[in-house]
Amino acid sequence: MSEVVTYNREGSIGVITVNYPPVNALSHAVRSGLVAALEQGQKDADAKVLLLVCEGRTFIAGADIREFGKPMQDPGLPSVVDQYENSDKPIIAAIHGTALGGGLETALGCHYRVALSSAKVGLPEVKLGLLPGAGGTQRLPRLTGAQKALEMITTGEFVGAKDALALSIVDAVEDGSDIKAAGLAYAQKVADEGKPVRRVRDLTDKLQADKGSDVFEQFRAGLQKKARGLFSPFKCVDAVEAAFSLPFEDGVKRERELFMECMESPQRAGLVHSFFAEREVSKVKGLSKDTPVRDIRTVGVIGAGTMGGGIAMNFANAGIPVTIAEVKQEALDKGLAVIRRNYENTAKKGRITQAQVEERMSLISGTLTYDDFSDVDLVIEAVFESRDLKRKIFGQLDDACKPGAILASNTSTLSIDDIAAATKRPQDVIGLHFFSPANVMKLLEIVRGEKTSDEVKATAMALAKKIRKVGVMVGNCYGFVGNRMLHKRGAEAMALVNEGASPQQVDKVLTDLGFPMGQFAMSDLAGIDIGYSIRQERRKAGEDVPASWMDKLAEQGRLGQKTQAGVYKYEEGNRKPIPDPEVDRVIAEFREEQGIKSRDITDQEILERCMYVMVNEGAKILEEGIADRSLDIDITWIYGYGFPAYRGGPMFWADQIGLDIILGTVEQFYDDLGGEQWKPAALLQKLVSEGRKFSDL
Ligand code: 3H9
Repeated sequence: MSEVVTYNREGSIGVITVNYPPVNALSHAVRSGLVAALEQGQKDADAKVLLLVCEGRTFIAGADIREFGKPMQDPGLPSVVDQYENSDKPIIAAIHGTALGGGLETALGCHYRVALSSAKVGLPEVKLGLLPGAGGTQRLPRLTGAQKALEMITTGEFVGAKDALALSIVDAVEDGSDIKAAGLAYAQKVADEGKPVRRVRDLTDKLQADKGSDVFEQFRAGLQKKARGLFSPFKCVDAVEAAFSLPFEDGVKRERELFMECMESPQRAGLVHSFFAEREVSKVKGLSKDTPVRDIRTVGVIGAGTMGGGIAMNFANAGIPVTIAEVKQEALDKGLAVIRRNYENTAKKGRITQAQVEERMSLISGTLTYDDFSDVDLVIEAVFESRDLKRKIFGQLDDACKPGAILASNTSTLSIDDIAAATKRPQDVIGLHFFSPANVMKLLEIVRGEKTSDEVKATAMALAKKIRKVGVMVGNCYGFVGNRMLHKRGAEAMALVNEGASPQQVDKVLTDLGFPMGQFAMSDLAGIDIGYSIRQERRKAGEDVPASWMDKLAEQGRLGQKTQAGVYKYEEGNRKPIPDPEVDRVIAEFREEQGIKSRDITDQEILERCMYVMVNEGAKILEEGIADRSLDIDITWIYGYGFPAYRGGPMFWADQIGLDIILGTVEQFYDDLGGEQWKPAALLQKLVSEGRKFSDL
């Protein structure tokens, strides 16, 4: 008997227990153990019914994702589930925590299911680029009907126990926290009442009800918008449809074929990489797990603009009181009104209640003086990108804040060490770089200064989790990880337009790759004045920053979405970018001034120049230790800039393309175009010469 699955009997109930921390994933050992324990239960003459229950924090949370891409070892999960379903003795699955993917499929192979009221169930395979491959697409619709099964399987969203009961996914829900007791009680009832085995595969009434309806066509049409660029959601629909058009055995075969197609797709590889990368980023190199963290009970934010307001909302959402400081009452009132409007809009969409709007607003207060920051545990400065202003503010904060308070800057480019040097507590200074819209985007780039203490770093990482962000620890350099790469892409995008491409052509190449918006639509969202003031700062500092048609737009007051005109124009209340002939005119005028003769530019050139420049810069970032691992860069881009998770992030994507191909093209651009950005990264050259990838580092 395997150690991870055990069999023992309690009265007339044979208990099969899975104990494979952390989440009881269906590794080879668990699958073999489940089969062996079932055989034992079948042979045990004193066991009238069998109970499947898990130790630890959750029921089985799915197949063991770490085994994907490796040779499959028998017994496969579909066979395990079939063996449970074919048992002569009734089997009850007792669910606590999350019964997910293969875990729920195993439970659906059992004859009865009881869940704790706190439990959740779901088939999240689609989030990994897959579909449920152990009968889930055939059994779930037999319980819920087509529509709900399609929704659950194509979104991967979890369903709470009470809803699962209403949908017939579970047969009973129990309060309390003792799953074994709840399972034993239910199993005893099945034994006492002499309830028969009841196989989900034999249920037909829900199938009959939906047969011949147009639910599948309608669902596919809806998915065209919601799942743009994705592979597996459409395969999920095909698999569920097979439950309605084929007998069970054939439906399962069809599911298997479709599952294998998904398993072999590059999107599956990208999404599985993203899944593990998201969990790995929380483990920071050199930062011990036991590092003490400071309590953050109250927060101050400086600046009530778009960024400051969005940042403050994160804390109010997490129940942490936050005070926003502004220079003028008018700006403060305006900022607070925008926050309220944002919450009201969310309430209108039904995502929060009016009571929650009031509760969150009651946690946000305003002030015109840093004196009100004397007792806060953390201050985040979110004023515009000016070195002088930020240094001045940090000097004032140093005086106003209590010892031990963390002073953070939301700067997106400036040196944290330089800002920290304006204080007498550089060990308490850190960068907390939020992404616009700050209350929505999941990334928090956490910038360590040279003197930032481990305690402050660990506190920042813990804080990210608390406000439901993904924190990525990075080193200090111009633009850190995200914006350093973005600026390279931005400069290249700008150069491509200078040479003859249109902003919309560049943007389309990026959205075709899977970005939610292109470079220029993004500038409009963030505000053109931001890039403009960064360029002006750099010019002031004596850097040679070339003139740009974007400067002209900023100087004309075309600041992006907020002025309904930027690189694109916008209709009132609509964020859809509309190409604007006026901008074409500005670009043409700029080309003429600069003596540039425009040429036709292919989409392939746009793709290579915008993306390979990022990969080359990413390699330099790794070389310099600004990012510890390529996965830190991947997660930064997925959660900060909308890089499609199914491509795994820019460095994983580069690995898939082939680093030799990328290096060859980078060398070519270096010869043809010159510029530091095209100088091949030494790390890229090294990896290619060793036949290795970023993910091998
Ligand atoms: C499937 O089932 C296919 C079948 O249909 C067909 C087969 C034929 N495997 O997220 P956490 C690790 S596809 C291996 O931080 P939480 C995770 O990496 C699968 N490892 O905790 C982490 O490790 P570490 C369908 C897994 O409490 C640790 O567990 N199932 C797996 O915030 C803790 O994870 C899914 O897609 C796994 N399946 O959330 C469920 N799951 O500590 C995926 C987790 O070393 N999992 N780990 O970093 C989840 O959604 C969340 O992990 C869960 C817990 C909600 C379970």
